[in-house]
Amino acid sequence: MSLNVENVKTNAFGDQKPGTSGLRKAVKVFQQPNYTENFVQSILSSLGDKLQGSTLIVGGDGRFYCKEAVDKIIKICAANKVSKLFVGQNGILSTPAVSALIRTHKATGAIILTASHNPGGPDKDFGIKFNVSNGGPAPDGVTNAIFELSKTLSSYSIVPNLKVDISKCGSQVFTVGDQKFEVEVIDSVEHYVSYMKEIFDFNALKALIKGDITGKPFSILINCLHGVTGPYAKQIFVKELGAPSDSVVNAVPLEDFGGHHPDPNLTYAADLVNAMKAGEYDFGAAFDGDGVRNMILGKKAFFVTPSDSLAVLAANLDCIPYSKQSGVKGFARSMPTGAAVDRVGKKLGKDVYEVPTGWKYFGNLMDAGKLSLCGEESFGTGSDHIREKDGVWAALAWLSVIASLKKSVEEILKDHWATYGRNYFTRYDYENCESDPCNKMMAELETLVTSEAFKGKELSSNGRKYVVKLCDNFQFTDLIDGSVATKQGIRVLFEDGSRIVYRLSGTGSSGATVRVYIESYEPKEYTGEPQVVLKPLISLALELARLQEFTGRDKPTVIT
Ligand code: G16
Repeated sequence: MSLNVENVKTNAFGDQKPGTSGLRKAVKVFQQPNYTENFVQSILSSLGDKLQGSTLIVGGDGRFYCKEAVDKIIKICAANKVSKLFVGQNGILSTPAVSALIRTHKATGAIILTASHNPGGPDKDFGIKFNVSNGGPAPDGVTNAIFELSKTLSSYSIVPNLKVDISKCGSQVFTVGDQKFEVEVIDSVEHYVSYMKEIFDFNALKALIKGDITGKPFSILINCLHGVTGPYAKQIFVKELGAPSDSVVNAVPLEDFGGHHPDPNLTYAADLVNAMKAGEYDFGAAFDGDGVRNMILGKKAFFVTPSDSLAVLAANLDCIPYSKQSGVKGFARSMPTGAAVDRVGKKLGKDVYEVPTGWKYFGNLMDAGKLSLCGEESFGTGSDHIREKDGVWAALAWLSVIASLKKSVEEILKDHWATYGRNYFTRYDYENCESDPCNKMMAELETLVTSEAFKGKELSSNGRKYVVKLCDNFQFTDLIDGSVATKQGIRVLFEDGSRIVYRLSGTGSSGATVRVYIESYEPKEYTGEPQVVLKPLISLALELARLQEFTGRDKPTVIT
């Protein structure tokens, strides 16, 4: 029996502009009549000629409203002449798993249901992002086109009577008008796990955990924060690598992440930090809602900053069989990320690229074969095995380095700093502030630091002097396609290599979140406490922006 397509009249919404990574809004916004449908139709329409006969991947992190959204997407794809959808069982797929699937199936793209590290639940956030055919997040050109379409959309097409059971794996074929439409429901973890087995030496990792490498069992604690990675982590760390079953905790994906922020940092993954403090575990990792972010801890909760994590992995990338075999090309980091990786690149004679915040800016460089590894201070690390950051991959990468160097996380870091010096780094986040004063703060700050009078100025704080070298609002030109991204963060760079960066977050669903990134380089002294070493620069950063005056906050929500 053939199913009918309906064209539904709708009114355009003016607020469907994707942020740093996809459209993120409160669930209640997505639940408005036609809101989700409009955005999905805009994504599909943006594909133009590539839409008819296309193959897309659909899945998400299991947060509240995912299932309803998957159902709508299937019906709208069917009406828009998509020929095949791969859908994760029960709508579940981690973002890295989606990226890998796009590449394997040479799909046109993917619609991913996630607001990543943002909290979930009926009163929290939902998100939809579109990934393109290289497996990576849609670049600005594509998201701008989607936004433009969304502003004038007057109807969408849907097959209201299409019923697909996404609880069972297997293929279901339908006739829509005179076209075939296939939905293949796939196991959420299988493809990703077998890919990780190709990338890493699972026998070596198994031997590490068992104790065959260091002479005693190496105990790990993996906290999935009730995000999507639970089933992946159970399969990999417990079933494949033989870790005890209680080494993977909070492994059941929950629609509201247990009421917490699924964001693996020192504040929101405090559970992991506290559990690691007693020294029972050698290695700890936590991942975010959709499995892209990671936090790495050593024994007694020794914290590895994401900027250092990137640098250590860059220095030791050939401990990973996939990277050794494919050859280590260049490295990249987002602009606010600490520059520790730059020193590794210099020593190894590899190029290091600096891009704006957002994984989408790495894609072209990777596709052009210029990058093997990239990372961001926002707890994202990944390699060219896919085009997304990949939390589970990062934990496996660290275990590979540990197995190869036969050293603890802390020893690896201390050796690294002894060789390269240390880039002390901290980030202050002021979440959910009022937008208008924050926009004003950024505007006034830009005017101040880019003024003639500020050039070469000597500033002092807590007895330290800093001489201004360069200030700007970061602008980036893509080396491959020449596209330009402007206003990517206010930078204040000093003569001694220290710097302060200010940005407004692009992932919040309401209000404004101010991020202040502070970094200084110490060639020899590497044992200091970052908050102590950076204190003068932190005070200077807060004073320059008049942060308390504009935000009304006397302390940050999160310190990393
Ligand atoms: C997203 C992007 C990341 C980016 C981060 C920055 O992370 O995928 O590439 O670094 O946003 O967030 P903000 O704009 O809030 O500073 P995720 O993990 O939320 O997808």
